[in-house]
Amino acid sequence: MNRLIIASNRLPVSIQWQNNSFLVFPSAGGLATGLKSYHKNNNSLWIGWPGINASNQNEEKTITGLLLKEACLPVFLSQDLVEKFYDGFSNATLWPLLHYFTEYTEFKGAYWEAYQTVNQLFADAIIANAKEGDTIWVHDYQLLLVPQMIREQRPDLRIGFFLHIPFPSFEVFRILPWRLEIVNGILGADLIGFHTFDYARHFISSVKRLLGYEVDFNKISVGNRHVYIDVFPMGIDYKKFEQRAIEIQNKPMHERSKEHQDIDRFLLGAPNRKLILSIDRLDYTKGIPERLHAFRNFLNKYPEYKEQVSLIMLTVPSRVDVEQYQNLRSEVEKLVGSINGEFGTINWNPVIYFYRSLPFENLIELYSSADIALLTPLRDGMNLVAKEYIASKVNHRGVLILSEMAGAAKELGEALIVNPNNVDEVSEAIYKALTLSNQEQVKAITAMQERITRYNVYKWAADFIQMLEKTESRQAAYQARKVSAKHKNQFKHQFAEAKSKILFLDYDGTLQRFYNNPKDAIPDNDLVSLLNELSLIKNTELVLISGRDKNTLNEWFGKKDYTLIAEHGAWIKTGNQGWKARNTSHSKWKENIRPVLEFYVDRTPGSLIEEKTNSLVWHYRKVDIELGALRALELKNDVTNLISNQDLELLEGSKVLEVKVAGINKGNAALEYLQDKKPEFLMAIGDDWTDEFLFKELPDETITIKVGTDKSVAKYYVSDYQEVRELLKTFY
Ligand code: GDG
Repeated sequence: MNRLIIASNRLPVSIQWQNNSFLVFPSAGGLATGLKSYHKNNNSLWIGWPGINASNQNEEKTITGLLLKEACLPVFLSQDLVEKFYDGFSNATLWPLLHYFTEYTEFKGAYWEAYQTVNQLFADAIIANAKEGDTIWVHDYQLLLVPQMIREQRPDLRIGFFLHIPFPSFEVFRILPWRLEIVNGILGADLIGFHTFDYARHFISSVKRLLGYEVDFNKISVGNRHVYIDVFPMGIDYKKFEQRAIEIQNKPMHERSKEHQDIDRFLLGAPNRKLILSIDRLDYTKGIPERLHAFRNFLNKYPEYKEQVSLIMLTVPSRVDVEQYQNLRSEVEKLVGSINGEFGTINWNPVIYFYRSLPFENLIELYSSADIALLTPLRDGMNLVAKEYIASKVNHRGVLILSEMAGAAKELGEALIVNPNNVDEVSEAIYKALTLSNQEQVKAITAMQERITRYNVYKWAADFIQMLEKTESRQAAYQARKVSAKHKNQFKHQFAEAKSKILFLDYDGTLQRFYNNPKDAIPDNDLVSLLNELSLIKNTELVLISGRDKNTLNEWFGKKDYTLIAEHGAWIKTGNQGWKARNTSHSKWKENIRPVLEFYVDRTPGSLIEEKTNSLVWHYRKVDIELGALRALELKNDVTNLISNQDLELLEGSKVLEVKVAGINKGNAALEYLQDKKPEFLMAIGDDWTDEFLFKELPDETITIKVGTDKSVAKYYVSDYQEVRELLKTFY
């Protein structure tokens, strides 16, 4: 059985030394939650740094044993490596650069060396444990070189990579001395996922500028491989937050946590006092000082709110060994002190500041008590706190003020979206949030809840894995085998041996070259004699199957005794009989197509589905132009494959894609022609997407041949119509 190997810097569990023994603690991070159903139950292995130093081999063994029980495998790192790889290249080079903090970015050769070493250790661990056909999912900025390192040694593995933080514009990324190595490292993957379309776009632009690779929408050609880039906005475990928020609402006061009681006591003296909440790791990307400046500005501008509103600021200790983080902490604490000193009264602390992390329960208590969440990062890959706040608002009241620089802003458009650097704008947003009517609050929160409840963290993980699996089949499709001399011999032999044979041949692009004016594509003498010869072979049925109108086919081949199928299968003429129109039949097709369209609605903010009696329509007029074009292309691909054996067709309008009942295509026409026939030799040759119906629909043993190198489900391909003719001539 194939399995999933997940690699991330940290494991989903942590190891701690307590009471003279090592203990394992689960961590409730978003990633671990999203992958829960794949991890353990589904035969998977998670590889990562255990976060603890083993002092000897015995300890390593003990820790490894404990972790293996959790389906985790540790990569041990020495203290020196941790400092240079983790504090160094990961957090002092990549983290600031990818978040646009070029002034904090350190370029040190020793960090880069350690980063390569650690990435190789991870790649080695993965390679040592990966069996043929396994799927690998590598996470985040600490492991950017791993995909390529794996691919070099194990091209058989399917590799996915997801970046949890922003990918910056090329003008910023280009600063990095090791930019080429990094981009090549990531491109080792088959599928590369980002939170937003902008990050994906930036990555593609860096690839184009640095490597000049050919890019076709979201597909990058890397040698003979295709690498797919896609957008998967990470979600949360919505139900968990909602459930806990409901429980908290119903809990008697004395059973609630100390923090919550503190907050309630604090409110007791001033029941109308409003609470603004901010939660982040103490990180310079989160815009904490800027937020405090904005709050001070608000208090100055709106003095009537003194004693009426407090900002609860939870800052979670993070990367405490890195200098910038230490400086930031003292800057934040000074600011809090100065605001409280300036505005505070005996009854009122404007800023209630915590520098620690809280248990999950208390976090939700904070979410549910807060009237406003003020989340104003200067840059943030996604910002899950924003989604968690929305999910915890079970009474649909509350206002989210969210930075436009957070990935989450793309999905949470009903929030008050602000530029975190604009102190005036943020303080105005605070005022607006405090005065927003209940009705407006309910409307905004409900709309956001509907969106994030659907695209939750489980769906996020499932989508990525599903897409990764599909990518592999797409890779395979692209690598359809070129017909070699050996194949030609084999086909010739099979053809000669078979007692009954049928050839389905498309016309334009397959038997004949393209002409500017399609009317000029009259069969030339060579082709006429080729078709005549083929039709004379005993026990051989020749079927020309084309998109051409029946009159043209009739004019060119009407007197021949082979079969003609015209207008993509709408008409058929067998032997000396006249033309017959084919009937259409309908089925319960919408049940199959609707989920696909819904999937696109989930991942494409602004798009919607319209249902008509005989069609389902996906509208994308309101979608970001580039994202819309990309998604439309993908949807077209997906739907084209899906509907190939149904009586459906896909129409493209202005910013709409419509799947409608059609009942006609080359695939079902060919099947109808075959009916009970079971020829010993069956071959189909075609050059465009309408022939894909044919390739998909015909029995598995059919020799399907695609003309040209475009994506195809055909088993083989040839370069052009001349090669088709040469191949067919070998049959007589
Ligand atoms: C990176 C990217 C991207 C916070 N304080 C406590 C606590 N938390 C939990 C929150 C939330 C998580 O930590 C923070 O997630 P964010 O998304 O807000 O930010 P980063 O940690 O910077 O994460 C980010 C993310 O990866 C996912 O791809 O969104 O942009 O920077 O889940 O609830 N949890 C507990 N106590 C706390 O005090 N229990």
